[in-house]
Amino acid sequence: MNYRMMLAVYCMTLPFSLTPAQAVAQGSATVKGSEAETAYEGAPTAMTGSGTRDFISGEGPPMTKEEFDHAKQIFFERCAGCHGVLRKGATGKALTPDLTRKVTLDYLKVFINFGSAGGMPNWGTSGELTQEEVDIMARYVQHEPPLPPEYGLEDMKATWVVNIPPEERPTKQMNDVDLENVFAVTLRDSGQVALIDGHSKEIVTILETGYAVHISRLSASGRYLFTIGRDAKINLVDLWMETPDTVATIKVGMEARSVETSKFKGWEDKYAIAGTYWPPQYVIMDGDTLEPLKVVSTRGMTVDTQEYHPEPRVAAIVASHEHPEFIVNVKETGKVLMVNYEDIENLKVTSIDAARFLHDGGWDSGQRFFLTAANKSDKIAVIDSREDKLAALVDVGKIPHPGRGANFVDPEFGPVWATSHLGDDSISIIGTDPEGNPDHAWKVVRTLKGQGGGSLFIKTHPKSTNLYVDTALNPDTAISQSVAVFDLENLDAPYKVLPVAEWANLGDGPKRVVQPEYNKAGDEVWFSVWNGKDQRSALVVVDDKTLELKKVIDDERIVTPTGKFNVYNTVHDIY
Ligand code: DHE
Repeated sequence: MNYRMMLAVYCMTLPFSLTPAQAVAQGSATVKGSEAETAYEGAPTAMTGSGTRDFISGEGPPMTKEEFDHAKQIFFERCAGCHGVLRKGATGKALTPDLTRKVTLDYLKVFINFGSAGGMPNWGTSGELTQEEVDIMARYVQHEPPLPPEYGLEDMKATWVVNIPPEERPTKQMNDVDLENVFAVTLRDSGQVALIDGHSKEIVTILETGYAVHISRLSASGRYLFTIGRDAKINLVDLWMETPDTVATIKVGMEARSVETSKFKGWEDKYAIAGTYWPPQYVIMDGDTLEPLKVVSTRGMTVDTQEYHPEPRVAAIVASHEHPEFIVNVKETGKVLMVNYEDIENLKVTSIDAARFLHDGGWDSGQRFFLTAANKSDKIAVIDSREDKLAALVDVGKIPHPGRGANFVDPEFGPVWATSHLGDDSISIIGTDPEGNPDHAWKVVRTLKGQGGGSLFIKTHPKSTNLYVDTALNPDTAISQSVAVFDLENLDAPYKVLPVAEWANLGDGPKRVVQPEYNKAGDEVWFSVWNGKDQRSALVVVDDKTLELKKVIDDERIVTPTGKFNVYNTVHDIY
């Protein structure tokens, strides 16, 4: 991740109540606490602002069309991730003209130039924006926000391609790879996914996918792999082919992060669902062709203030094991939607009030309760997928970021699920057994202290006694380039530190160690050593028993690896 991207958000998170001098003073403060978050939310965006409806002739300060277009592109690429495409505020403050016109242009320029202690990067003084650009951005935010186009069923259908129809696909597995132990590895900056054989550690194939591809998920049978790019392009990959390849593609919007498939008994491989950031909606598709069937908007009222939000983005989606339902996290409204796919023409959606801003999450070990981060509320929402109700809101550390979390049996408190945090060094361990351990259910039963904040992912496996916690976005390279391992049989013992990036021996670069993922057997853990696009990256495989290095996969085609999805563990939601 380069520095431009790291700075890409957090524009103006301070209230418009400071004098320019105070803003300068705040801006010069070191913004340690939010650094990790800024780095994270400043990931590449697929939206450039093209095709928007603009309101340049409105009441804002004078701007030429060229200036407006330039500012719009900067905003979409660097600021929209935090403030929202419509500038209504997301994880950053609202920047609508009713607010921005209350202050002077000079005032706005100070913020953009110097940044703020609230996390706003110092765009001007860092040299990221020229003084001319600072000036046009200040004028731009006093204009009405441009409106990006909507994207309905017909738009999706226009992009939908079935390269190989189901009847022409193999009827049995045509390769001799142990598909259950394949890892789908996100090669983020090359827009590709590598399929790697978990036994030989050789690359089976590299697939061209969407822009800055984000996650992979598997169909319930394990045959089909779904990838989604930030540009909302989905690839459907048939793993049974002699060389696994894309059999269908579709673009479901302009900006997206999540895709999932139906897993309830009797509905395996039937449907897929994808959620988009823009437009704010989800689409249910046919599971083996990606034909779009039903598009549903997520626009609506927020959970707390009950105000209309025009841009509630779809974050994590998981498939229920209790009902034929998809569980859809709506970030800005703070609601979890239980979307029943039994009869999609008469769609039943149960809307569960949780908290803002919903992001990622995973199942408890019994796969009944979905535990998901409401990251700006510093809470974990627990959704009971059997009763379709909120079971609890649990206060945890600062900005929880579990990925899918980690399930294990605590020696004292029974079954638990754990999350680490972007905003502090704690690991919150929550009791998940309301029947066997009712006193501890939905309570933080323990808090471990890890290496530092900036953690993105935490992982264990039912066959392992280790808990791995990455700290990929910690500003201290000694911490971001290593991983902490806790002994689940002795949680009071100090954690061990594995120097994963050092083992990879890659030379220069940020070399962030990110996202532990187990193999099928649960005796190896794979880490990405995520370097710059033009630098060498690698995957490092660690022996889970000995905690020693087992293998470095540093094939030159492994460009900016981030997420890794073991087929078996992803099909069965094992983490
Ligand atoms: Fe992710 C999952 C959104 C940045 C790696 N990421 C998710 C999910 C969402 C999300 C909503 C849950 C999907 C699901 O379960 O259905 N991610 C976002 C962002 O909005 C954000 C903050 C900024 C952006 O503009 O994209 C962002 N994410 C990142 C990164 O910078 C990471 C570290 C590297 C990368 O590849 O871009 C990253 N996100 C991941 C990974 C998962 C993920 C590896 C899946 C984890 C898992 O175990 O399932």
